[in-house]
Amino acid sequence: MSQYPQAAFIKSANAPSQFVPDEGAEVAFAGRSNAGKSSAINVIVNRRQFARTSKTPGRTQLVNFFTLRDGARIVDLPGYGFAKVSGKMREHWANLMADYFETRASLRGMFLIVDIRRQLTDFDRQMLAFADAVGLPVHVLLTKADKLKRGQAANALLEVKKELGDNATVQQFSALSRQGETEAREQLEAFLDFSLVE
Ligand SMILES: Nc1nc2c(ncn2[C@@H]2O[C@H](COP(=O)(O)OP(=O)(O)OP(=O)(O)O)[C@@H](O)[C@H]2O)c(=O)[nH]1
Ligand SMILES: [Mg+2]
Repeated sequence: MSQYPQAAFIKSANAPSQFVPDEGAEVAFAGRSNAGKSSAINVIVNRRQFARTSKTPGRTQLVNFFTLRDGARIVDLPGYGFAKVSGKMREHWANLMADYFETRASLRGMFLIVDIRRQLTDFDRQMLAFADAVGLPVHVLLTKADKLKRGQAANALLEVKKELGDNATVQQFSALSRQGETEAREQLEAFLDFSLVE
């Protein structure tokens, strides 16, 4: 049973004018193409193919808004670092992301999805910089942890922790084994709760 019985897809946006009204609270899921953003959302919401997943990198090219319950949303951001997109598409992506992060008052936190085998890339660092610029808290999901032996995964976690320092929290995650599911959901709820303080 889903922890979010009211969860539903709202809409996809390709321009700021199409974003859903900037009310309530939302958490954005960002990460490289194919890192596992949509899969992580499906595990956290506990619904199969809720956010669409794909073996083809670059599947999610739009900003996808989902409601969790009244006043709480998650946003599946378009993946980055996909080699086959044109310079024009890349520029469109950068402008869309800059608009999103700079204008979204309801944004409470970012989940940065990173393939545990790849560690942080320059694109991830760019997302961390976007978040830092607007004082947004970041939680990193080192996903596909099922692909590494336990010791290797622990080392990867330490490496990323060392690089992030106090700038973000980080955990292991797997959409396949559902490792880290509860911790991720608790962090999501903690971010969404910020809105209740105001
Ligand atoms: N083994 C394993 N595979 C995973 C995991 N998470 C995602 N995958 C696979 O990785 C591929 C990409 O997953 P998606 O969730 O579609 O990735 P995404 O980040 O949403 O990709 P884009 O929307 O293209 O940016 C799919 O084939 C998934 O089945 C995981 O934790 N373990
Ligand atoms: Mg996706």
